[in-house]
Amino acid sequence: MLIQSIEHTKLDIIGDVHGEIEALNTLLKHLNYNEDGEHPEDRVLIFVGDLFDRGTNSWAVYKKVKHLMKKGRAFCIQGNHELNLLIPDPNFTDDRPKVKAGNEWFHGQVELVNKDDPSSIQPQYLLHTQQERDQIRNFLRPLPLAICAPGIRIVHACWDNDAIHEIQSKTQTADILFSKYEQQCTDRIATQVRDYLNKNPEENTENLTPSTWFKRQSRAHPIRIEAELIEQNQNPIKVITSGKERRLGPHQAPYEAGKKTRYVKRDPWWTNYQDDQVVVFGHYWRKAPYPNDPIDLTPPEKRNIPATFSPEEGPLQWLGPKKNAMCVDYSVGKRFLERHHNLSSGKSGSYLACFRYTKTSDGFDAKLVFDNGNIETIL
Ligand SMILES: [Mn+2]
Repeated sequence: MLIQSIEHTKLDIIGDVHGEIEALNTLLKHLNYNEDGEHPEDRVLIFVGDLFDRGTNSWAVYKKVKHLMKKGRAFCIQGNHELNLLIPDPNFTDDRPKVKAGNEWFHGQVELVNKDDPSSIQPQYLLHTQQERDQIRNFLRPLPLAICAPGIRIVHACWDNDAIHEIQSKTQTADILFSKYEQQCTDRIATQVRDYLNKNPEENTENLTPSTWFKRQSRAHPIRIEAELIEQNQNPIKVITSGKERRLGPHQAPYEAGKKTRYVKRDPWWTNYQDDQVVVFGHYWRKAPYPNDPIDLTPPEKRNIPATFSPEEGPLQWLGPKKNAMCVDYSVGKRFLERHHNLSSGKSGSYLACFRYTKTSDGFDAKLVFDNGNIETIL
């Protein structure tokens, strides 16, 4: 099932690991788990997804999480990085893959920190056999997209009741469904483009087919923006694993991201989360509260991306109107940049964190545990 229900009431929910095996092993020790994931209080682990990419050893993270799950001590949901490995471009094969940024290690290729500098190779364990790739894909394919336990729900990026409702009784795996919804979105966009051109024939004096006309429009064209929002927000698998997007506000200038000018931005959906259940997610690169003077390693091409969290949403703050939403991704996926700049781990405020949740008779207890061993009260 894509939405997994469990009855455990003592949960340790771990943020996006992104291949950082050392941070994971250190955090599990601080949390008092043994090698097999046993805990003196009989707690269980939940991984919010994005286990892989960027860090030194995604393969070791895979083996660790698989071992813990086999022992019945851990659960794991899929993030967008897991889905990327499951949905290869149909025009490419594993011998000649179309490699998505971050997936290089999976295809046995080196990844560069700076794409223009061939010497900036990221130290990473690379996969070299099809067997290893198949093993990982077979592990990922049946994983759920959300986990529900008493009083709490966990997703990778976004809890959206419509998206959850749409997929909850589906029996196909996430990657198959993803492609089906993607096709539906493509059809919806085609219909919108046809309608638009019927109403605005003066924009198509050359009498191009709707799809040819569409491709020639700038990304700033209202129909391109509309299409981008349909692709992101009307595919329930995409909504849950990579969140929703919305138009920029009237006073927000378009910005550059990944060499594209963007006219939409991430939607902080938790600001409208009205349910009573606690919701925990990863994905959004929150900043840890240490050190006091973090070094900003954001590459220049990413500095213009609008901030996801508002200034009031501090590093240890509950999120949402009911103060019951929590993002547990504290950006350990940026440690490859710290290594590249010869900085010790955490210097740029990148940590692996755990949301420690304990259901009680009249509510719950929760705190955050970071991989430096710090335990923090949530404000
Ligand atoms: Mn993610």
